[in-house]
Amino acid sequence: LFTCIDHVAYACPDADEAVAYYQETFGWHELHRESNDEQGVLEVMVAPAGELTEHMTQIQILAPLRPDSTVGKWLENNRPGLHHMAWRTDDIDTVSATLRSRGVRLLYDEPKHGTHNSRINFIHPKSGKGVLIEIVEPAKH
Ligand code: V0V
Ligand code: CO
Repeated sequence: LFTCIDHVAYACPDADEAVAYYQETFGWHELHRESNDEQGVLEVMVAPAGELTEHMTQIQILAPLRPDSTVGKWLENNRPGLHHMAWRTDDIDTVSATLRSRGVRLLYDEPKHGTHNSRINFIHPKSGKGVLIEIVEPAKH
């Protein structure tokens, strides 16, 4: 069903501050940044190398665009920390149908717009053994 862990997401109030820390202290590289209005987040992808290789896992640094967004509300209840992980697939429609047939609760009826023109959905934490899991089908370039 899945090919690799696409990203692990860290949520905090100030993405720029966290990205600078990753760059200056850990030597990570910023590869992409995007404001996703529908999700209410600024997301910045950082990677251990300056270019992505096929199955490289990125870290997605998230900050809320508005206090009433999902990440804004999450930060009211949690300290900055790990928010979700994302599993990559080539075919989110087939994966979604398969998981639904196995009783897994997905958040959206249809995939939504994600990073870099990907299509995304989420497995509810109740179906993820306490972890919020994103499913991501990257755009074909
Ligand atoms: C909430 N819960 C979590 C959680 N957030 N568990 C693990 N990880 C998280 N991040 C648990 C919480 O402890 C509660 O458990 C239960 O879920 C309900 O929590 P709540 O505070 O009432 O929150 P809800 O139900 O209002 O919202 C939770 C969901 C929400 C998962 C539905 O966060 C959501 O819609 N997430 C999907 C969208 C999203 O996260 N977007 C930001 C990233 P108990 O106490 O009941 O046991 S966007 C992104 O990643 C992009 C664009 C990308 O990668 O391309
Ligand atoms: Co994500």
